[in-house]
Amino acid sequence: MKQYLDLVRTILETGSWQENRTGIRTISMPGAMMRFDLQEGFPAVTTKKLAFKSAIGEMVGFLRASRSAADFRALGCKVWDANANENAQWLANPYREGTDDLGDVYGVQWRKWPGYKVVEASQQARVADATQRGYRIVTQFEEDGVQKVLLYKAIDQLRQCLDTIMSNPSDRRILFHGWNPALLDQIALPACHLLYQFLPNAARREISLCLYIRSNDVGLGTPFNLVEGAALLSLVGRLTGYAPRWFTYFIGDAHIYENQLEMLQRQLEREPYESPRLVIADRVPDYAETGVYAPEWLEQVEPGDFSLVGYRHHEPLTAPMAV
Ligand code: THF
Repeated sequence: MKQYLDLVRTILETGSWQENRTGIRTISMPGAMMRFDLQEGFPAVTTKKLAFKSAIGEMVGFLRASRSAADFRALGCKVWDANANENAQWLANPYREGTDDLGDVYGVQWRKWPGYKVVEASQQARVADATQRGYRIVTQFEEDGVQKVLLYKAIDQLRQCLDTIMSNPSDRRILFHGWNPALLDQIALPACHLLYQFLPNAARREISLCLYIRSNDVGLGTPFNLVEGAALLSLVGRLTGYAPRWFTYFIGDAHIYENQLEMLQRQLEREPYESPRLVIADRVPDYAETGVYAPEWLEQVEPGDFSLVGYRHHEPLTAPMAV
């Protein structure tokens, strides 16, 4: 994981001090990229002890469209508690549904993106087409003297990605988005990692992922998001019969919080170890072996189905999260 340390070094050398919503300053750098060949190993940070179980618990929560910090805790991940219960702006938000609620965060958009259509009632073919695609008629209304139909469907973007990998792997539109502008006002924290694009290579039976992160806390967030992206790509590959290959990680605002500088300086003094391997439990069906497409495992998978083999790491280090 030399690339992680290189990123930290580049931010320290070329970044500049910035103020932000949390009140804790950062050294920030606009635009960064890392690219990992997952055949060479899993992108686990080795210069501190990675909270692997916690990161995987968070990913499993996203897969289940969780919107409560309690659900994440039950999956072994405590990192959402502060955002749910300590951010004054969110506490005062009328959409917050009580203790631990996070609003329509990540997984809700991944699995249940609210899709609406307004179609003229006289356009029978359009209404029929939308209904056939799973939209439900919510109501009929009149606008400027014209009868209109409002239709709704919760779009499972991630499931659609898997379906397309199976049916049309050369498609260059296999992506899901976490940034829903209509819902930014009813969420504890607008999505940081927000665009995931899968790129299957049918001839080589390999699949790659490009991930775009608008804003990344390089001390705490990046190690987690690397685990989650690589584990998600591996899971999607397992369920569709592709070996995980390139994981490319783009960052918009790459930053280091002032109160994490010491943790990162210590890591720069350490020599990274060889990358571990990710193992997904045998019970999660491998499409390449079974020939049975079982996308319901996106919801059925448990944190314990993921483990690292050969993970050698330096002494634990940690630092506070900025809220
Ligand atoms: N807010 C901030 N300021 N940074 C983030 O990275 C971040 N996230 C999520 C939401 N808000 C954020 C939460 N992700 C840790 C790890 C990931 C987080 C938040 C916190 C953390 O404290 N990690 C510690 C301990 C982990 C543990 O033991 O469970 C660590 O040492 O790794 C970006 O997605």
